[in-house]
Amino acid sequence: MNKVEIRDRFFSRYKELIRTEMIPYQWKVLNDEINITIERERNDDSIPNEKSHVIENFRIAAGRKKGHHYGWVFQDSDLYKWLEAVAYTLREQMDEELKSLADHVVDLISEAQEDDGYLNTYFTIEEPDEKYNRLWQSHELYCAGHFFEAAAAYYEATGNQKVLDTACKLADHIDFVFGQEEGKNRGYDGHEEVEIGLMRLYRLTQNDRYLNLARYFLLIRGTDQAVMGSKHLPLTYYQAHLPVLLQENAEGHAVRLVYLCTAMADAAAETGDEKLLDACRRLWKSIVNRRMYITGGIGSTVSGEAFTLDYDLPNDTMYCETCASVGLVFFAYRMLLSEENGEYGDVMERALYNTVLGGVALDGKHFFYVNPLEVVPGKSRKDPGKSHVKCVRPQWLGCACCPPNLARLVASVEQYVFVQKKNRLLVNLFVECKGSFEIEDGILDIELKTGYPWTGSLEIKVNYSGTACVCLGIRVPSWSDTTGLEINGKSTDSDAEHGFVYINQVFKEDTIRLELDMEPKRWYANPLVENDLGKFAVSRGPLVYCAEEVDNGKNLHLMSVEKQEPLEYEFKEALLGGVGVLTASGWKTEADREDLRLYRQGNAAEKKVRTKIRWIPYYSWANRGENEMRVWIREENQR
Ligand code: FUB
Ligand code: ZN
Repeated sequence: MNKVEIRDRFFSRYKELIRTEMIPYQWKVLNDEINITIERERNDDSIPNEKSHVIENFRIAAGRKKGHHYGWVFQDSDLYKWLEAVAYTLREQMDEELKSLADHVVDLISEAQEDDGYLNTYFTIEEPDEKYNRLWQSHELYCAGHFFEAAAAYYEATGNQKVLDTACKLADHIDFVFGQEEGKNRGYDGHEEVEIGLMRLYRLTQNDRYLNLARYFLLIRGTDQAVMGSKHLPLTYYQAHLPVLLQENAEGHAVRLVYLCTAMADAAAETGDEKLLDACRRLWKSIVNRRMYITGGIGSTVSGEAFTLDYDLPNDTMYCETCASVGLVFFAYRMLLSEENGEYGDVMERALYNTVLGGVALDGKHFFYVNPLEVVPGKSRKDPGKSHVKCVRPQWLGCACCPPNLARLVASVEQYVFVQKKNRLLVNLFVECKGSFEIEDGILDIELKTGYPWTGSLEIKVNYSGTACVCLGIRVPSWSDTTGLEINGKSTDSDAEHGFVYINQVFKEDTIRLELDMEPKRWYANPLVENDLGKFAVSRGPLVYCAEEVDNGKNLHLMSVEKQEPLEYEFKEALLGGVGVLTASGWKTEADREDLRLYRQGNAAEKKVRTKIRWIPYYSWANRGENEMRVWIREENQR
């Protein structure tokens, strides 16, 4: 059994937060047992925001109570993601009370399942005659996919047989209903996810029918053999405009696209299907080379929560949903299973440390759905086109897909640290941990020690009981310009091959040291990104930084920094749970208070004053009340 245990200062804090705050808090919300303000994700009166009602929906579907379903048709998935986060937490640290609570949740879910295996509280309660009739909108298979993921995780963590049986009964039912064969429903879900869940169930059970069903759902999408409902949005929204093997660009709803890609990459890794892998590579490039924010956010518009055009990356009206970055992490990891390319780890890290972690407040009880790169609170309040851009994290959201999604990813971060393939072991994330892997004829114990993301020093201790030659690959992030590598005290060549340095040897007891370049960096966007022209962003290590009003005063757009100005780094233990801050000497244009004319000729009235500009890590913004924030700052070319 391969095993990884996290001991990391940075991630342990998050894991502890999930265990002690997020899971209990979310449980109360799902039970409507807590008095909180649930915000609509944008100005739209049709968004349900009175309560969650998830548990109550299950009780009604199970026949324990009478009443109506409340919330989105995909409300069930909030509970499934919560259960998955619980599973990872229990895997790490058994807690009998939490396990008993989760076992009861499993009982409830299985009672809500119909005799033929069908499971979805909305349709069971409200429209039993419409099952699978509105696949574009119904999310029935999407919810099933989330249940499969949760069930596999919970079974693996606790051995609960009922959860696995319930999941397999649902998967068998879906397999009975859907497929190419004569008489079967040739549909697929408007929101990809069931494919990911089926792959997970396949890996656990080794039942080929689940793999075949996942491939069926992937490959029928966008073909004219598929049965389509009539009232749907433009097909690009669902990535249904073309068969997936022919899609070139990341189109439509961002979460859907990355979930689709995750499942495609998963199936490609499992089956070696080169065509599927090629399609994944094209979509990956479309995202990361032309449609991704520097924070790892994706989705440029609220309209359809979607991608738009290449290089169209507005900073203040974007979407950058937390779930989309969670999905990007999943996609990147599945790609790494097929090919050793450090870019996958780089992007995973970008999305994880910046947008995903930015999705939760430091208290673990407030969440962003949309992750802007620039806010002015007054504008979000007044401009209906920015009603989705919140300036502080709400306690909960009418559509609560993000909070438990983030919880299940961060609760399982150890899964993304290493990638093992036969006698090859990749160190992908720099998280302090201990791992144990069966490799060839021995067990390889590996220990990572690091103060990442604040320091760039990584010590790797390897202890191998076998006699085989093992290839250890260590990712060298593309932002690290000068990387030092030492093996057993001897400094050695650190030239990376596709983003990894490799050590190929029969390991015994060996110590490797990697020293990443933690100099603060300035980044410039491609000039085709209109919104970032003449501006720069700063990062240090994997963290992208931003400037907040609380440190820099109002009107952040009036700040500028000269090109040659150095960026100073300092770790502040008492700030925002302990963060490294960056500062530089800059300018702030002073608006002349006497001259209130809107337009003038020349800029004689403008005066600049010297100011010290301070940046904090993007993930930690909006934890000190509502205030302005921006990632991209104007650059002055001369004094
Ligand atoms: O449709 C289910 C989830 O709700 C999506 O993944 C999110 O984007 C939100 O629309
Ligand atoms: Zn979401």
